[in-house]
Amino acid sequence: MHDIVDLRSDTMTRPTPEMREAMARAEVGDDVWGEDPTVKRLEAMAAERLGKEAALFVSSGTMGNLLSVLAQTQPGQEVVLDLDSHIFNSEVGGSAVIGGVQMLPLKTDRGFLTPAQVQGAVRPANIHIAPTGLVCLENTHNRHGGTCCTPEEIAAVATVAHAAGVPVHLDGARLFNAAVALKREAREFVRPVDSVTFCVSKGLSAPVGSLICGSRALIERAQRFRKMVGGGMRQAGIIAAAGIVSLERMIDRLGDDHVNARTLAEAVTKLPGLSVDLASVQTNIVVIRVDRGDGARSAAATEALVTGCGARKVQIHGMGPAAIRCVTHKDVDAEDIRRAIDAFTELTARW
Ligand code: TLP
Repeated sequence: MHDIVDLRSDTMTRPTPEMREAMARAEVGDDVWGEDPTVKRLEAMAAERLGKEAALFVSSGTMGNLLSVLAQTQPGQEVVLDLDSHIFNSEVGGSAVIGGVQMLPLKTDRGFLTPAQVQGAVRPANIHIAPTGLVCLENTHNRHGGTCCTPEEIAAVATVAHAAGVPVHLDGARLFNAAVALKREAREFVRPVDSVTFCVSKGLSAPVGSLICGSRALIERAQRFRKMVGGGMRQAGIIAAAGIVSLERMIDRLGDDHVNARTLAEAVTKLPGLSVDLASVQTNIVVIRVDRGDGARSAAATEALVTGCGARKVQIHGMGPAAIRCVTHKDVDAEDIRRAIDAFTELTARW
């Protein structure tokens, strides 16, 4: 049990005592010079675990996605991705601004492009048209509520993209949640893709950092772009040390977060005015829809729930006008989930 139940994001996780210990002891060097042994160790572990040639430690998932786009496209090309993807919605348009690419966002069911959609989206050679440069996928899918797609689904999309000569990037910010939920190895999901970014700073509880994995040539290009955008970090072994603990110790426990998310979702969907698409609750994210009749009342009710929960020391996060996102993680236990359910129950009983 914690004083504050923070369900706003799994980015809120604090480093474990073991991480702090590892950080204090980390051997370091200047990573821009390629001399930080702890960063190198984390990168080697990440590449090995995902079955790729090389990896690059970067400051955030946003930077990992940006560098992956930069390393695989030319300005003037088009990137095909899901309409609700993090890259399209929440990365400040970085790929367009810095990479000079335009986005072709497509509406999907659970957040996953189908092979037919990709087939239809790839541009024909034509002097008027921006050629397709990259396809981006996201697994688990954040805005769709932590939904997972299988390695086979990813492979089917990649086959179509590759046949058209287009590389594929996977935003795997929460890839290990998908791996644990579907009981598959993380490397199975990424075998068909050319680049993948995953975060150690979310459910894996490290304070900072993400890794890009791919071929050695791709990682070398990404490394140059990392320097270009000011992402060259010096004695970064201090933070990479926590990422090593993430990979060694924090993956298997993600299943606990999924159980907690399920408990929360099943309880909340029974409350008046609230509903959760239980089929979408596959990992650690619960998207709660608020319906109080019309749009304005639903929006006001959503705001009142966020404030009311906050007053009960349960922090939640509005997602759009009539939805709330709750994310479970290491610093939220079963007792905390009970408190969150109590808060929702009390607040909706007054409606
Ligand atoms: N997502 C954050 C917010 O930006 C919404 C969160 O709290 O969930 N890809 C996906 C799928 C993400 O969910 C996020 C972060 C990122 C990339 C970016 O990672 P960071 O925050 O490290 O730049």
